[in-house]
Amino acid sequence: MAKEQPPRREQTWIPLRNRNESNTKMKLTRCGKITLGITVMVIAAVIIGLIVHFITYGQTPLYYHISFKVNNIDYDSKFEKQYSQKYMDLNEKIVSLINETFHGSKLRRQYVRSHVVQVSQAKGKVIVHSVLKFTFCCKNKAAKCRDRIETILHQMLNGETGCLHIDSSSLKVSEMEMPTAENLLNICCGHRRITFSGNRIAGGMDAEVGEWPWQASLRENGVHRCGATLISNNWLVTAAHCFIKDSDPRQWSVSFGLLLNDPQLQRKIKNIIIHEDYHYPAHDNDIALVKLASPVLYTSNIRRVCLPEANYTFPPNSDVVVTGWGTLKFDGTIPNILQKAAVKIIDNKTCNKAEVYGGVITPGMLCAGFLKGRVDACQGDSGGPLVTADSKGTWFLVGIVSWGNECALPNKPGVYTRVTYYRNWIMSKTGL
Ligand code: 4AZ
Repeated sequence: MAKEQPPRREQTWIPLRNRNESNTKMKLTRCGKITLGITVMVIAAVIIGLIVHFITYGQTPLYYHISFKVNNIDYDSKFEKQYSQKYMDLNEKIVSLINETFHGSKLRRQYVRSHVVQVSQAKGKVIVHSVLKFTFCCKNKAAKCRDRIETILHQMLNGETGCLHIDSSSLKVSEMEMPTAENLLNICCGHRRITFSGNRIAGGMDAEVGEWPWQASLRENGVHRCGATLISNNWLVTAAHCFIKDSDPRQWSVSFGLLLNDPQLQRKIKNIIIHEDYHYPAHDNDIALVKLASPVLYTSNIRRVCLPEANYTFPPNSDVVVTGWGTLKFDGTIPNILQKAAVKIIDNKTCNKAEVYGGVITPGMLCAGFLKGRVDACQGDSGGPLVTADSKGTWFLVGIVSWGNECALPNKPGVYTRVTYYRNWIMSKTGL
């Protein structure tokens, strides 16, 4: 609707008044703008501060070491081995008791997980040592949180503890530093942080962060030469042929992480042990051990694989995965991102057929791939792992990338060093 025009006489001062008014408005607007600007900046600063605080402290986990005596379990030397049935059964009982306790407590949202890291003894009875992980909103409240944890655990120990008779007076709770705690929480072999989706080297696909935490790159003067597999805090297993030209540990290093050109962690090498019966150019006994100059602490992305028992046989046609930074085709280029390829175990009899490898596959070797070709390890994957998961999702080292006639050709599957065949040799050199 059009506005009614004011009488003409009034037009002489009305505009003046309007000008004054509009001046005031302009001043207010400028003032307002400044105030608004300051307010926005203050709010933004507060939000940024909160975000920084949340990132710095909110996600900083806290770790506690707890120990207590179990009166109705006699100590047995089998508890010294983390993979003995006795140890695993006890770990399962303790972890489910602690899980139940914290899931039903006020700290249910902050409790992450726990793990039995050691079993010692006192007067013939078992002392359980566990690491507990929590997320807390404020780092400097660690001591207060420790008291809350202790109170909750005391309530647990004084209440229903199933078949475990725990001496509540023996409970000890102390704070732990993150690297030591994470190392203990990730000590289990063959486990990964999360489960990974999908499956696509030659005919493979990009791996994800933490998917193959035992994979390492073996470098000669900083240049990737071979793959290697972490089997303890300071030992890796690889192929002997990686050291044909140079076996001086001072020229070699090891790196961990998904990317070749941006590794997460690097280590110097103290010692290289090449199998005594490896004689180039023969492929037999293509196995070597690498001892790190200083151990790595396990994290969710750097962990060890499990070694199978010497008498274990992986059935033909089993699903296995080979990983590495080897060329994407024969004489091709190497990727920056670790590659994974799903293949299948081929029995030695089939692999020795005239049209395949014609009898050169010896008992210390194992074939994996497809007779139709297409998916295979390739140059630069040598020394790296061929792994398989058991029914519980624990990963075992089946083979070490060793040789093959080019890559992914029909009737020319990858040939691997059979880990079970060398299990006792590994034990004799490393004690593992
Ligand atoms: C190599 O030269 C190599 N296709 C590794 C594995 C295979 C071939 C060559 C298997 O490192």
